[in-house]
Amino acid sequence: MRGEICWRRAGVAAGLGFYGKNGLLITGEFGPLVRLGGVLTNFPLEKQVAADVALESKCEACTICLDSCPAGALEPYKIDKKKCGNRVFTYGLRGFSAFLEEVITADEAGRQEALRGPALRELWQNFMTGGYYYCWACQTSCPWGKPGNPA
Ligand code: B12
Ligand code: SF4
Ligand code: SF4
Repeated sequence: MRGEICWRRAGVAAGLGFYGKNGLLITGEFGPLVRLGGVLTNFPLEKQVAADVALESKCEACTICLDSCPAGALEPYKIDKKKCGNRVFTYGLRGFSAFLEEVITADEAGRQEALRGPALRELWQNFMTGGYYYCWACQTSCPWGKPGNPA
């Protein structure tokens, strides 16, 4: 649950946007609806600091993302990783293990019910797409990610 390099912090330092109460990098164009990546290099680049680095949050009095989190994992600029993880990994590895355990330990009727239930379909979809996150509320609720955003 810990990355070697924090891309959100790197994104803010690169002048891509500001740090939101949802703990995400918020860009002017797409709000928090961005995925971040980086390139590591040993090329001798000159250190630069973007002129308009927005270290100041622009969330102001808004609390939409905090109120939208179904896991109650968010406080301003602070996330309970465990609570969030339990939600986003509903159909990740731990969801898969739980499903297998249910199928193995249930009686015949329970097994049939599990095999016809929604969990197997969710898991199948995740295996096919490779995308196993199960929550995006703190990203999709933010007004900065909607048309006519405050930028
Ligand atoms: C581990 C991880 C998780 C864990 C823990 C989440 C967390 N917030 O740490 C879990 C599984 C819970 C998770 C959930 C989600 N994640 Co995630 N996650 C990561 C990952 C792989 C590493 C994060 C990390 O450990 N950073 C390093 C440690 C040291 O950071 P830290 O302990 O949080 O402390 C830092 C912050 O608090 C920050 N900070 C604190 N105050 C301030 C103030 C300012 C001004 C700044 C700039 C920074 C800052 O600085 C600290 C040190 O760097 C990153 C990818 C990456 N390598 O950055 C993606 C990443 C953060 N996740 C992302 C996303 C989108 C999500 C989810 C929405 C799930 C989903 N559906 O995709 C949720 C959102 C949860 C949330 N609101 O934060 C995106 C964020 C994109 C963005 N717009 O910012 C990233 C960058 C992945 C990506 N490739 O784009 N994630
Ligand atoms: S991804 Fe979902 S559970 Fe995690 S912090 Fe965002 S809204 Fe909450
Ligand atoms: S929803 Fe509101 S409080 Fe949350 S990150 Fe977006 S602007 Fe900030």
